[in-house]
Amino acid sequence: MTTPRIGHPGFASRIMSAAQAAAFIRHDQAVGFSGFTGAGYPKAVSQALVTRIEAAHARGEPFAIKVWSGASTGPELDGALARAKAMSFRWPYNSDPVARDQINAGLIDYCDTHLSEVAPMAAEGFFGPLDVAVVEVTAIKPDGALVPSTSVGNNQTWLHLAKQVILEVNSWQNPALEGFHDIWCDDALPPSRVPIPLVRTDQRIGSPLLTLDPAKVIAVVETNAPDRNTPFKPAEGDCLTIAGHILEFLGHEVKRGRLPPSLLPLQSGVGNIANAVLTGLAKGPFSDMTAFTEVIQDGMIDLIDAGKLDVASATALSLSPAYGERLHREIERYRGKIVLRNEDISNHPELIRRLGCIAMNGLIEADIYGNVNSTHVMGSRVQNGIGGSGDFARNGYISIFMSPSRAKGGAISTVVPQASHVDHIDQDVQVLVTEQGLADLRGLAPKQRAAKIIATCAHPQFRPALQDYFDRACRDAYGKHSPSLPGEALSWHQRFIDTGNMLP
Ligand code: 0RQ
Repeated sequence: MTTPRIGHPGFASRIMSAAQAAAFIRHDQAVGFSGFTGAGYPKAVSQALVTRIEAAHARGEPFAIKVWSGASTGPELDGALARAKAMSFRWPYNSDPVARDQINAGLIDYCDTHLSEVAPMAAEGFFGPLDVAVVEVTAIKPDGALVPSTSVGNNQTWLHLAKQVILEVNSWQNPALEGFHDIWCDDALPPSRVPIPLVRTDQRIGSPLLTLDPAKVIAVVETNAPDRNTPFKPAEGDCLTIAGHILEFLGHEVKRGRLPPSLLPLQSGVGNIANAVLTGLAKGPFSDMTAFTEVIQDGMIDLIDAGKLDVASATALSLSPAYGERLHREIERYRGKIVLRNEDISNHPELIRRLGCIAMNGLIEADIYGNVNSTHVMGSRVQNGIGGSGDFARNGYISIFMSPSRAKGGAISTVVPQASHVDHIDQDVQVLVTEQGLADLRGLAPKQRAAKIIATCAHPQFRPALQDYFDRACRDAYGKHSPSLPGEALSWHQRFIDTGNMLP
């Protein structure tokens, strides 16, 4: 008997429990999971797999898998596998705290990758074969095509590449999601790649369904389990001040004729500040806006509801439980206003550059020249990963980075002399914003950038120390273009300068 969600008659005999499906996965295999943030990841097979792995460990048998995904997933996947010491390799993004600790303890090899590059790299074969894909879907059509759920990520690529496929059909997902997706997949390698025919954020260029060879499906598992995204903090304090600076800046750019009155497609990074900016835009003067971004968070729904945002294109619906419920209840209101694409399209550098996105991302620290560290605390402890920030920062029309000027309860400055790790070089950081102010760095040379960042973005508590460093660097540095004191900051090369062995 097939259930209404499983239309393909040939799959009836492959319906089984999560435990039976998990039994197909073996030690050391590469497994491509669906999932992007807490949306659309498989919830049952991953937990059944953990039970299977724990039993193997109890028998003294080695069992760990290589985990590929869209980006982060939920606690039932990354958290559960990490807790069971069941992950040897993780690609391309993680934000789970348990997995993070294991990565930083050296127990999991983590390959943090620009998200736009993941599907092409997998298709090119750099990461070896993909043994199994485990993909959550909303429904299976009679011909075997799949209705995606709340994220697309790399699902189409995993389904194409994997030798075997396990499908999790989650009846918690709204069947009316059918039609919200646009899957455009070109696995062709250079020199055979063709231009992507997308010229507007609302445009559909592919199919609403995922496709696969039905013969590869070894198991179909039925579930009814919610996505899990963390609620955002209410927009207040520094978040609100930073949002205010950005809105004022955008208004100024419109007045100068450098941005159209409806702005350009918005990209908004992860976190509370990004969400506060979106909330601020809902009350601001701009209308007829669009978003070409990676994740749709609560603030974008507010913008759509306020009639300010015509369409949001992304790869995942990363909504808090309350907003997820709202979308579920009133889904038809959002049809045509939300498009979910595969992540090599939502984050495609050429599309971001051509559409002219306004990129807004968070940071861990920025140095006085505007080099940004998004990923490594103290230069060595990875926090999350670069995610899509590099795709958007390098290629955006305007690249904005934002953060409170202090971290750890005010104990440390997020503006530092030299970033302890660099994800975004100064050329990719055009605007830096803290609650202290906004520094428009476009057209400025390094020393001009430093003076502006110290005066505008640094917290007054740290300004004198940063100014002192900058003054001494201007006086004593080896070169006077981007003066730095590597001995004081971070460089191995200083020893050659000190001993006079540096080539002129
Ligand atoms: O750690 O939770 O242990 O206290 O870093 O910091 O203040 O919550 O900031 O949520 O805005 O995240 C860069 C991490 C900022 C995020 C980053 C510690 C701080 C806290 C988080 P605790 P906050 P946010 C496309 C865009 C990369 C991916 C990306 C990020 C934790 O924006 O992951 O941009 N970006 N994707 O205490 C020591 C400092 C610190 C510090 C912060 N200077 N020193 N610790 N922290 N600054 C979307 C996607 O890719 C899905």
